[in-house]
Amino acid sequence: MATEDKKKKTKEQAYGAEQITVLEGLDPVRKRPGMYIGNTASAGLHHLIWEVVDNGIDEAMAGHADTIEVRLLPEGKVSVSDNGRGIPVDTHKVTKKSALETVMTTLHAGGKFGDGGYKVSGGLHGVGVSVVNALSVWMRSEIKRDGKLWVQEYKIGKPVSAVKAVGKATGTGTTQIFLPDPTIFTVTEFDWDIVVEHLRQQAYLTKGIKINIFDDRVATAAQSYKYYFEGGIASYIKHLNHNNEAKQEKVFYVNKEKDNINVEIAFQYTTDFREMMYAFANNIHNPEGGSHLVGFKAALTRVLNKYARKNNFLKEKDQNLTSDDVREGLTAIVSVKLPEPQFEGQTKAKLGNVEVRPIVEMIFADALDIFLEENPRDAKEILAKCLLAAAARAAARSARETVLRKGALDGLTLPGKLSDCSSRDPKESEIYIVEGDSAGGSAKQGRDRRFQAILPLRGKILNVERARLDKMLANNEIKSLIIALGTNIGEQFNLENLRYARVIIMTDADVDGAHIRTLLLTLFYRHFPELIRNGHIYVAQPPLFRVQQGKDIQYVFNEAELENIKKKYNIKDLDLLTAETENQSEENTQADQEEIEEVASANVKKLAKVNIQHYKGLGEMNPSQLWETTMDPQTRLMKVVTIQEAAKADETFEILMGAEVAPRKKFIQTRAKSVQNLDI
Ligand code: 0RA
Repeated sequence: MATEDKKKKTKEQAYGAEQITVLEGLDPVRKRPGMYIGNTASAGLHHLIWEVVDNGIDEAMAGHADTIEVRLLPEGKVSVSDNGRGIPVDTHKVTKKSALETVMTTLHAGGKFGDGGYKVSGGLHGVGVSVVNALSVWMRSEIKRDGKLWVQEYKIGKPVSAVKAVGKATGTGTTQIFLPDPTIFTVTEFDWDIVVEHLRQQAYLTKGIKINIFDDRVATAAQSYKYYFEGGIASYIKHLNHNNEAKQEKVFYVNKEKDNINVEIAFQYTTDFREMMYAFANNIHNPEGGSHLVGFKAALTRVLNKYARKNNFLKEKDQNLTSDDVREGLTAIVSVKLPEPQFEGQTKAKLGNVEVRPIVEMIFADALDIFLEENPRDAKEILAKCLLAAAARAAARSARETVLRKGALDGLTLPGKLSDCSSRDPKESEIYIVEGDSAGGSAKQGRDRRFQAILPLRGKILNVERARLDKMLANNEIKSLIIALGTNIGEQFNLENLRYARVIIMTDADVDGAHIRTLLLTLFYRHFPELIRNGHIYVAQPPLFRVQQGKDIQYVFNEAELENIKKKYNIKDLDLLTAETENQSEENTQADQEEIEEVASANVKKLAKVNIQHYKGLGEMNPSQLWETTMDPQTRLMKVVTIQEAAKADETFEILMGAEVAPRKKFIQTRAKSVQNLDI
């Protein structure tokens, strides 16, 4: 501990404004972008926005700004503005350059800069705005300060002019506009949903901040969202629980700081039996938890047991609520902010700093003590819920023990529906879980039987009982799956017995397929998280269309790609309509019909040349097509499932299968608008 402190001091001194010693150029960023932004695919691309927004959030957290505006602009540009003090533009003592230019063109210049400012920056997502500059073909900084508008532009991280005042300005603030370098990124189109989702979360995590988001890319399809959550993460809790029935009237909330570590916690119990816990460090989600979550859980169990004993909720002397008991139905957010976060774990998604645990534990325990005393009715509801969970757990345990003792799985032979592969080496083996018998048939014929196994599942697994292991094991489809995997389940689970290194979910690209995929992901998430964490679960990506021009065959995996092809061949939408409605033309009105025929005949040559087939289900592909497009390791596309995605599926599942009907309807309707070609 003492050496730790010492290390920190030395570092701080070295970063003092007078003696910035580690000024580096931006070459390393372009050489190894992944080191700075994770990857150069979609996640990395979006990281650029998060980085710039973080700077604005820092300025807001320091009390100097309250609004951040993010605009997706035409041609792939993004603009991020804040109404803070504006990045200083005066000459920096060490670099003899404008402070703005230094920040924009030097690596690690974020650390300590100007007087007192820039404190947390470089510590949040952690890389600084210069990284964004380095990875942009073009960037422009606009600073409003001292009544003037200051501007500097850059190309690939290099200034193309000095910082200049170009006019007058009222107020203060910073605007950064950038265009990501297409030679660096494999994906260059920003995804509106990703941007909105992330920034909404940031708005929850930064109490009182206003985040306004605009999609200005296509004038005719402009859209915007404005977020402001007065209650911060307490509002977040209400949002997360809006589909569930709350147990507690008042949302618990605490926000305190100790030893430079800020701890903010909110929670509310619901009648649900599952827990939703989200941990954040410096606004970064930690799906694998870490020291903050450990501290939270420890305090929760301890304080609730203490309260239960004191108020005679626990009847027997040696009865205790377990950590599982007190987390059933709990929706909680634990958010900490600290100067030097250390992340670890496979996805770097776990907070490592050990000093955080006791601080969270203490702040939370004190606040929870007070909450329970001040809100006895809520306290009673919470304890009732925990005791119910304890009783249910005891019952489930004995039921499960009976089932397992009876040998629900042990000694059972591989299911008859499984077409196993001939290899017995799990490392090279894979299993396709296929929806329906007809797709199963194609897959069986198309596969390489040496290393590919096929397990067809019937659609009727949807209404499976959710939590009770014994009920689940009574479902034949699920039982088959578990036996095929070989790992067993629950306390008997053993990863080493996994029979296939890749477990591939292959479902139709329609609503039923999405249901089954969601269900399977939920099953894996709740009962086989280790399979997901170790990267064993995949989702196959079958093509949506087959485009044939003469001998030239092309498979198309998404709508955007198809649009490009249609543009290339100058095919209008109605052409497709014609092709797809061939057999149903009587359903069209007279006018529709005439229009279709008109366009169709005008393009009849094109159509003859280009044949577009829309695959509505896997069953529509013949075995060799299925192999070629979806199963051949040389050519197929597969998506490895992350624990975050599975968690999301779990949430979706709750909406689809949960007790409440209204949110389910809403979900299906809103999706229906955004997904084309739904087969409802
Ligand atoms: C350091 C000092 C001052 C402002 C900032 C940093 C600053 C940085 C960013 C990054 C995005 N938006 C920002 N806004 C402000 C100025 C200190 C002063 O004016 O006294």
